[in-house]
Amino acid sequence: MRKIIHIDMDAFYASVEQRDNPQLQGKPIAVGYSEARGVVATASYEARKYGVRSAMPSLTAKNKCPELIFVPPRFDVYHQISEQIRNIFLEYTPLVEPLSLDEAFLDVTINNKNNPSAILIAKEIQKRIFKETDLTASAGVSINKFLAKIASEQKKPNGIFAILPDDIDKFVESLKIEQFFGVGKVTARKMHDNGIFTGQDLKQRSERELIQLFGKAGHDFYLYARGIDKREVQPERTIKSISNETTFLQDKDNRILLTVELYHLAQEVFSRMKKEDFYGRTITVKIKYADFKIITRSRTLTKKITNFEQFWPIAREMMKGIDFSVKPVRLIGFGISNANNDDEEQYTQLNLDLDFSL
Ligand code: DCP
Ligand code: MG
Repeated sequence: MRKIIHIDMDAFYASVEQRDNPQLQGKPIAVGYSEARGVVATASYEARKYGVRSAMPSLTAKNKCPELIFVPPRFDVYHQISEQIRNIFLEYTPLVEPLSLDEAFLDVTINNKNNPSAILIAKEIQKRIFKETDLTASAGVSINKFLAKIASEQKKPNGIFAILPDDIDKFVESLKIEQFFGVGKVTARKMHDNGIFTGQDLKQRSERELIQLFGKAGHDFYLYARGIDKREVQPERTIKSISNETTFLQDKDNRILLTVELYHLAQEVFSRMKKEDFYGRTITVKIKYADFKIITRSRTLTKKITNFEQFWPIAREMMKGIDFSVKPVRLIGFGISNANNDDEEQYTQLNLDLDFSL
């Protein structure tokens, strides 16, 4: 049996703003912009008393709570705190799966502290988070992700709740159907239309019926109704490189056309770099000739490359050093790697071990 913890920060953005500005403490605040088309990202607990909620239009929120104070978001600060709490989690187990900036699953079945009690670990983590960030988090503990996540909502804020094996059946039966993993607005309506409002209702339906109604998800719902969730905690893979390659339908030997192809690949790589927030110092161009011989050319710079204008001229230069007159090319690839910060001399070398499959 696994031991899974779900940690979720309390009113995350709002708590951070209150922490950093004492004038906001104890007051109803909303993180977001008050403009006509603005929405509330999250509200402090003081504001929630008035019914202010995440994703609510700012004007509606202001109507519900006239003294509501709007605070613009500071994402860099939220990211930095997110990293701080992640580092705390990683002290306990490498099996940490972040779901967003403020929440994560941890599998502590086996853990670095050899602590057999997931509840004690969760409490310790809450304390550590508070000590290091001055912010509170809530924790849920159970035997799988589905139950741990629901558990963390039970005692918010700053609470902990465990769903122990003996309590699972009763607990799941009492849940509203909206609380089940994978049940959004549309599925909830369909459940209601079919007379399913609670976990107990769900449990009475056969697997065949649920599959008929919901397809593949029906199978999962059948298991969730029994407190079963086999999904594993999937640790974040750390990106080592980002690359992209293309195989031509017809081999190419024209330098200009090949450079155009490389340009498109580089653009795609750059947009993924931005998305993943991964910036490296090594640029690699890979060429596979018609006879399947592969060559790669790499160049490592002293600083990370963070914009396209910086790296494209270098890639174009590298192309100039490759001979295309000998034989045509069937594949071209482009990659960025080496995200560490060490200052190294600029050099060019053959690099054969870059992983282009990532
Ligand atoms: N968030 C957002 N838009 C949403 C929901 C959330 O921008 N529709 C942001 C703001 C939240 C953060 O993500 O602070 C975390 O989301 P949660 O759902 O965990 O909400 P909170 O942490 O704010 O509150 P709770 O105490 O209920 O977890
Ligand atoms: Mg939260």
